[in-house]
Amino acid sequence: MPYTTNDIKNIESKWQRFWESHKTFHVKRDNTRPKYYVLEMFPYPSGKIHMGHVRNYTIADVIARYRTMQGFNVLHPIGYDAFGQPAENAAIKHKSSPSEWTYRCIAQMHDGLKRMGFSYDWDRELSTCDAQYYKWNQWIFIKMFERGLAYKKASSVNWCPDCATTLANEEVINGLCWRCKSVVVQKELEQWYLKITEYAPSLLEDLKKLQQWPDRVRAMQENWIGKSYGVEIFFKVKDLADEMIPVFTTRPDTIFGATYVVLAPEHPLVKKLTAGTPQEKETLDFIKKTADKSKSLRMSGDERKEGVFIGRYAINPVNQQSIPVFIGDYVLMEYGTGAIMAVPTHDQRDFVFAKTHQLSMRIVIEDPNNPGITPEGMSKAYEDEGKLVSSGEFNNIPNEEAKKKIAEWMEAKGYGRLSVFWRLRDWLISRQRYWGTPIPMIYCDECGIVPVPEAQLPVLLPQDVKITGEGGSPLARAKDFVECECPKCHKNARRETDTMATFFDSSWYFLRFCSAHYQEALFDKEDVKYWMPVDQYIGGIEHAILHLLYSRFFTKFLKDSGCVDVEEPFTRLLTQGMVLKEGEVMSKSRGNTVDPDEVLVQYGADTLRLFILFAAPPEDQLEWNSDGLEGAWRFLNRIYQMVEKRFVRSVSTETSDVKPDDADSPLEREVHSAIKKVTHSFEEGYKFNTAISHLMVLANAIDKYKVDEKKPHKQNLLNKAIETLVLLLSPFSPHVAEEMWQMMGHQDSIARQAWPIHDEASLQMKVITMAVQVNGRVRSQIQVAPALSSAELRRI
Ligand code: ANZ
Ligand code: ZN
Repeated sequence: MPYTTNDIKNIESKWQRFWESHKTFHVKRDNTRPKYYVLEMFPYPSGKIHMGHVRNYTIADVIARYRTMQGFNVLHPIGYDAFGQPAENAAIKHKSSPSEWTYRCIAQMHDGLKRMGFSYDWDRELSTCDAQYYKWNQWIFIKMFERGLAYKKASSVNWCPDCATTLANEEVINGLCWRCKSVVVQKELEQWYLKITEYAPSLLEDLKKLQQWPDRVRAMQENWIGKSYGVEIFFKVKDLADEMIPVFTTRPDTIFGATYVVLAPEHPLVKKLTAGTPQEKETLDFIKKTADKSKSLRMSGDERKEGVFIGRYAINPVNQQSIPVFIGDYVLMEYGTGAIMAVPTHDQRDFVFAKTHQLSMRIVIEDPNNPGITPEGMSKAYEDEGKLVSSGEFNNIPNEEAKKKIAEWMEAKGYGRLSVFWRLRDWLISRQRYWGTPIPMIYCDECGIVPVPEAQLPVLLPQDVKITGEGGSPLARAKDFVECECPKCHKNARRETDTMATFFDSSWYFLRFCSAHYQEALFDKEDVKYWMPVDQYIGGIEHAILHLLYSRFFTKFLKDSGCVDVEEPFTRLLTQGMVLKEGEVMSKSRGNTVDPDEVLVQYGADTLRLFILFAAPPEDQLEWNSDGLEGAWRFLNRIYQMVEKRFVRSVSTETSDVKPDDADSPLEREVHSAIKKVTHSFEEGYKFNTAISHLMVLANAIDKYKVDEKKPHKQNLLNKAIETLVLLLSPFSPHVAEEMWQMMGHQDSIARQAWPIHDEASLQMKVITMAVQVNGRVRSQIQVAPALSSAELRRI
């Protein structure tokens, strides 16, 4: 029987039904076996699965299947990150409800995943938009509120005009909304925050424990948390004896080069300082103008730095010089003290600003390659190391050393104090959106903000709310929802109408999977104790900060609350590369996607999986290539025919008297070498592409091997080689592997077989062939044992 498209379809659906009816991948806690938790970042249910999903989940599936065969009790769940704005937009467009649309997409996605043959424990499938899930979001929120970690505050927030909602700092990428790419503006609003900053020290410190995460991801988190050691320096204000401007600097070594001071436009001192000066009006106008500009745009390196003189001078404490005070858009209120001392010769942002406003500059660190240069001759700031100049008693000291000396000197003199600042801000969590978890809070005129009592959870998302896309919280228009009774005084009260950012939902779903449908609590502690942490997490680099940082925060919070034992949720992280076509990332907007469904119809899931894994190592970009797909299909076909034509089920077993001869040892060796190398490729960074090439080597050796009817042991060896090949292939292309396993006479699923173990002794060559050269010409070949001394060799 040739392996045709039709056969593939039959084989694949046959084994998918088999796994489903036998619950092959259903797992329970089992203290007799080591556990292994494999998790991929769960999808937003947008309908059909795309190639990015296929790649991500195939990588995870091979790992799950491999660990199962190694004897681990493997948890491999799937669910849907189902709240979020696209459902609202789709509902408007298709005149359905977000809920209807989302559940339809989930059903479609579920089918797509099943067709790929992924080894999920389907009994744990969950959706974050189910009340049974988001009830526990609300529960966690209230626990955080009780601990003072969820709080409400009015401040200037990031606002996406297109999405008509607030955004967290992490969601603003280069000044644009991470989702729709509109320019983000600032808006003064009262919003809910989660106090992630309380965990900044442990979030930073524990990065050290994550040695099995990519260095790049750890570095990104470290930067984002941004711990800075520096000095707060106090600048007195000329003619205003009571006023003082504290600035934050990480470069006290440059204090003698400070030629002006810059405050953030929203700094509370600005209005007081500028009052009554000729510059007052211009200053106030500028404040208005910057209020709209987003933070990251203001901070970016290339943007022209704007600002104005506010009519005051500050006094540099180390030399009593009076220097002008500006407000500038590149200084942020949220960081440090909201004020800086500017050193244009050694800080590029200050340099740009000083050039624009023709401000004076002084070099205080000598560039060893440019010793005589003047400020006028500089084309950019010198930000590297060097010895101090024009710095009084600190001249000639290397600047790294001077940092510490000057900082201590200033502290002793009372000019400033050593301090630590963090870049991380609290997490803005409320959204003016419908399709999310209602924030479980009630406003009462008598009692203030009151959490919904636990017995009244979940606060259900009402179904009949009109989504218009006009902005503002849609729930605020649902009268029945808003009006409620105060849980404390029972008078009339109002519900909070904002919903939670969906990153809340995904910050703990990996815990819920441990007991996905548990009713009594957010999870069964015993289950979480057994399964956590996730041993292998797989997902995109785009979540390096957002999701991964939030999940670490939640885990730490739940540990402090006594709900979990682990401090870190994900032991090992793999960030898979993108799928490209013609050199560009596959995406709908570029119109260069390949629909997995089409590949499934023509080649089937096994071929698609094999191709995807063979085309590149998991972390690398993968260029789509139809020839590669064809190659993968031919390889599977070839193995299938091998099983059909060369595997013989009933070989005489009375072969013990027939010793294997030398001609057998190459195949024997190839079998063990393949086991060793494939296993090694798995263990050393999941290099599936090399693992598959080792399978190809084994297939070639099998093709070359000749059997002999008079020597049944030869057929036995051939059988063993084919069986091993199929076992090693099974994590990659599981359906056809099951089929072949059955063809070879086995009753049970190949997914539950033990992973083969190689025998080191069989790897040793019994004889090797050596060429005999006389005067540089090959005269003959001899068979000798390996590891002979050269003297012995010469004798032979
Ligand atoms: C003087 C100086 C001289 C600076 C120099 C740098 C280089 P990190 O390392 O990220 O913590 N800064 C301080 N507060 C700021 C704010 N609110 N908005 C914008 N910039 C601010 O950065 C600390 C440095 O960033 C500080 O050190 C300050 O500029 C600036 F040659 O002070 B520095
Ligand atoms: Zn009340």
